[in-house]
Amino acid sequence: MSSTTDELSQQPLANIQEKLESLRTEIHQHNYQYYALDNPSIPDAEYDRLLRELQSIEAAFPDLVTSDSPSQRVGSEPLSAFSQVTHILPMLSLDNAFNDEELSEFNRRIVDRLDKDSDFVIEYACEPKLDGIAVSLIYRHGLLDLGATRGDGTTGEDITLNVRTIGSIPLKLQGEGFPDVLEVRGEIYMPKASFDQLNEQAKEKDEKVFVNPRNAAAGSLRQLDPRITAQRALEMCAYSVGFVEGGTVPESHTDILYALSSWGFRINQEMTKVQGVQACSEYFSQLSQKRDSLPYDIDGIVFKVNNMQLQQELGFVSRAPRWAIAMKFPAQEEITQLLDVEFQVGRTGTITPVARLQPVFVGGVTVSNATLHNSDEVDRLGVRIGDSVVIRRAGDVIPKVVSVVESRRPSGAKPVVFPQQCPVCESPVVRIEGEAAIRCTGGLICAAQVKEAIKHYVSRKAMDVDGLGDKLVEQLVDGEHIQSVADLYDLQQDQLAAMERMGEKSASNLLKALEASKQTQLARFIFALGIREVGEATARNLANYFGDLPGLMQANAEELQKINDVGPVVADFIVDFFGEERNRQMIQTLQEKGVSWPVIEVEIRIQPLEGLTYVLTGTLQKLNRNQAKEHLQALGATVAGSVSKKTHCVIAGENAGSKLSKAESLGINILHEDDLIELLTSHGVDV
Ligand code: JCF
Repeated sequence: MSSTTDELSQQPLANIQEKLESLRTEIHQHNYQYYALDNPSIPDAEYDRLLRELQSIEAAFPDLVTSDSPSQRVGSEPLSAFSQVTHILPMLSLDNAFNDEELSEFNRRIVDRLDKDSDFVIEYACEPKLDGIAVSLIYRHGLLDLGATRGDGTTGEDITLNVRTIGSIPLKLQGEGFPDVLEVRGEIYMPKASFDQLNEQAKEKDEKVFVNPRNAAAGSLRQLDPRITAQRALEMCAYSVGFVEGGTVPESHTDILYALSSWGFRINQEMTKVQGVQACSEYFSQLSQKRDSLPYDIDGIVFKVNNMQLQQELGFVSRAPRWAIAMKFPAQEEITQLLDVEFQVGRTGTITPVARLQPVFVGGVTVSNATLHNSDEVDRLGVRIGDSVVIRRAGDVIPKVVSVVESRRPSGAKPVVFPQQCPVCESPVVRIEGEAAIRCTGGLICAAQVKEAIKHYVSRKAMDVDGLGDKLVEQLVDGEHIQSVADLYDLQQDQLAAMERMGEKSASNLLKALEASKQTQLARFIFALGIREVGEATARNLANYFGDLPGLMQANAEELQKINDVGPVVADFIVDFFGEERNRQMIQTLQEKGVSWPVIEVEIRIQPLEGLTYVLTGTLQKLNRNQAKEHLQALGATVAGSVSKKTHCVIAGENAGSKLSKAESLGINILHEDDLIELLTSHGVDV
């Protein structure tokens, strides 16, 4: 039970002191578990309760508030300006390497300089280079005294009040053995997920969005009002020690980082040490593979001579240490010119502005188009044709225009004008209330919509017609050979053979493929219809629920919403689709031409795995985790994140870890990926 402040006020001050201290120690410990180790030891609600208890006692006894109290992270009163801080030791930058050759040269220079034989093996510490803001933190007798930005390396800005709001920065060092004065250096960054969330919120409120996580971190840290910083999900990862007085730190870089971890800092989980430069290059390749799946942005890998004695011998050249190098990944952002904006009509009539760009190499590929989404986005960017624009391509995400370099705007830059008529069929364009998108009203008289609908219908995950590519669909529609998906089944050998880049053989293969595609699955057919917002997974859920088409065609919005994934918006799209006479007519025509599927047995659609809890762990090779989860859910199973006595079965992929051992110890059924596939297939799931 927590004591109320009323009860406390009856007690001697010494008891209250003691209570405060124990609460603070406990909360510091949970902070460390949560922020530094990413391994929370108590639920969030319990943590909040402890913090509130501390706050209420402190509110009743303001004289007992200390500056290292965990309550002091909410942000203090705004400043009018940041003051300048001169770093005790300059904060250096790192030299860069852009390929293996430059990395080898770095190693060779070191070996030479240390006067070793050319085959001498150096031990290197390796870690990802976080793309954030470098900071210096000074601790005196274990208490955070000063936080400063790197600035120009010699002087930075005093951001103490802001860094105090960041959970992974200890206000007070824990453990023992730290020097009297300790400078910790690290990178403050915003995790990708927090960045996306922040921008979502900003968009909703019509506020400025940040271009990338690094800018968001910088913007959040540069707030004169620390209460704003406190609301931003920033983290710090420690990467080295600077000034030290009244004590010592370990003799290798990796051991220094482990010491920092024991004193309460977050260090990078990927950090490791390797022998020799060849191993550095292997580490680089491994991390390149992993880059997109890390929860934060990195722009390269830092390699450091691990032995501090050797670091000292090597020393510095001008502004960078000789003992470290940053090997860079391909840039994820580049500047290029916006040549034009074209308007593309999608399957459901949505008209999307597409940026035609001067081709630019970014994120590992050459990009010449990028979506501009809709008119809101164009307004937000304030982009004009002819502008220099910043393109970002992170991971497998489609490239986007993130900002305009206004200072480089040429005099002839032209505004982007949205069409009043469909650029393909000239039907009027409407902007649906509450939506940013504009839409062509032409429906099936619009060749663009017809083409997209047919491309979708024949695509691999829909009817899977082999040998009917996008180009051929366009030719067939433009040549007026087909006007709808139903016409596909009337195509003739000589018609097809006469098309560009087709011959007798490919024509007859295509006819065979069309014929074969008529025997299909209900889920594929529903997906192939191209109902707005009905993707593969939703189509599968609809198929499993209704078993056949008539039930689905007659369902009302209320019934549809009982199905996994189907909310009010999708339900309305489905009802509208089947409410249209010409869609019902088309379905009938397709069935008359032979399109059919096995009806799903009623027993199967009463959710055979209902009431059973499955847990997925490890890496699956054939299915991805989400697919496996959706398949299980469609059969009625609950998919949980952790193993307990209630777990019916654990699906163990490769390198399964603690969840698997826990399942073993509890005697829970364990299935491997092939068993899962067999289970799913036996219940009629098409995997
Ligand atoms: O993660 C970083 N951005 C990072 C920057 C990591 C390091 O180990 C660094 C650094 C900048 C300078 N080390 C130095 C010496």
